[in-house]
Amino acid sequence: MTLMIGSDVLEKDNAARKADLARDYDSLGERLARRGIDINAVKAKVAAYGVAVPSWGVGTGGTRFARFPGAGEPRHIFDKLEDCGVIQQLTRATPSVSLHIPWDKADPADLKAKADSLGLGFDAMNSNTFQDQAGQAHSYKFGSLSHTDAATRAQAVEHNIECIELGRAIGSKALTVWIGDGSNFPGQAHFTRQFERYLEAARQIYTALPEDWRLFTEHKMYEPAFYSTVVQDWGTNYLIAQELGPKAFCLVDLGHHAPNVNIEMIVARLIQFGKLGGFHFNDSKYGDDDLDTGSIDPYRLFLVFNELVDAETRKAPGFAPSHMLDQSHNVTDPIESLMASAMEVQRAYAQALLVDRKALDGFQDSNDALMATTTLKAAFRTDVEPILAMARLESGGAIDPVSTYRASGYRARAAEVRPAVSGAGGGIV
Ligand SMILES: [Mn+2]
Repeated sequence: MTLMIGSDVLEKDNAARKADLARDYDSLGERLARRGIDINAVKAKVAAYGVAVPSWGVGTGGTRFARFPGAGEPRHIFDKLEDCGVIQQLTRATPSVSLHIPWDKADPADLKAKADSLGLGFDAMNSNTFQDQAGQAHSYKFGSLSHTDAATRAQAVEHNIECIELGRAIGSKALTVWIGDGSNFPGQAHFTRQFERYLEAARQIYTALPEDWRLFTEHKMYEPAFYSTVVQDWGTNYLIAQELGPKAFCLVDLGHHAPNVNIEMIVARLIQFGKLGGFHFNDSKYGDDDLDTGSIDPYRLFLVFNELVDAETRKAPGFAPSHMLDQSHNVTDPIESLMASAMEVQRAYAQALLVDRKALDGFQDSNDALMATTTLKAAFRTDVEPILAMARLESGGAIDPVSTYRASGYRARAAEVRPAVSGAGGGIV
């Protein structure tokens, strides 16, 4: 039995909105034409854009204090894939899912069959050496890839290789490695020796990568270690990618920086030196809050996309970043949050496509700061919703995905067939 939303529900909701959308789209098209922009060209790019959904995002997240699970939570990876299928069905913006091992471990043939039936592919594989699994020989309490004990490091390397093997069988092309390694006290760890151990272990994983795979390392300033982390900042991350080789790239998680850090500039630097692997999109107010993408600072998201579109426009060598959401949904229905977030990412992309790059170049070269920033603002201020909605409608999705989702009663039906379980692996990474 499938929970997927029926085409009757989708068509009914779309029918009620179609005429208004057509008018809004034409009106926006007319205004963009005055700026020399072809709305259909922008729409085509938006329609071709996809952001991956993290399997762990469809379960309710939690904080250090509590987790408040919602009804009909996915019990295992196959339920998670169904939820991801609904997100893709309605938004047409999330064609792939990123798995987390061991939370999502299953027979590769079954995973592939389920994903195929839902029209989904698999994005980067995520390993987990930041918590201990049942029956594990060595603990990660004091680190994994950088642990002082060689057997613990070997176990962590082995786990990453296992993730590659599984990924290979289901058509993934990348491995994302994020570690919780670090220290909680000054003096606890020798910075240099710890990083040497990390690099040596990471090299072993790198060596096991198939030819057409990429390795993403993800930096994070703090948490779970609170004094230092081994992969602390983008500089350290860049060193890792340089040390490992051409298949190693840096992943930028928007929440993993110090407050007020200029993330868009980090993105530009990584693009310039051919090491931008991709993104974990989310938003934050204070730290690694894992809030919904674009919910706090949509302008920053736009500025990141401004760099991406700039690189795309001038065909920066080796530029092919992978895009993924990485959020924790504590008070919303995760499906609704992920749909809204996928659309926010698309919105930032569409807005960045509207930037008059020729004019911007001119203002930059003539040091006209006010007109340069006004050029960016003109794109950011444009309401591109009709472009996103039309792209969705034309590819079989919903004009208003959250509305269609609510009308479908999907969550209530899920609650009937999915009894509540605890520890389903809704997590924060
Ligand atoms: Mn992340």
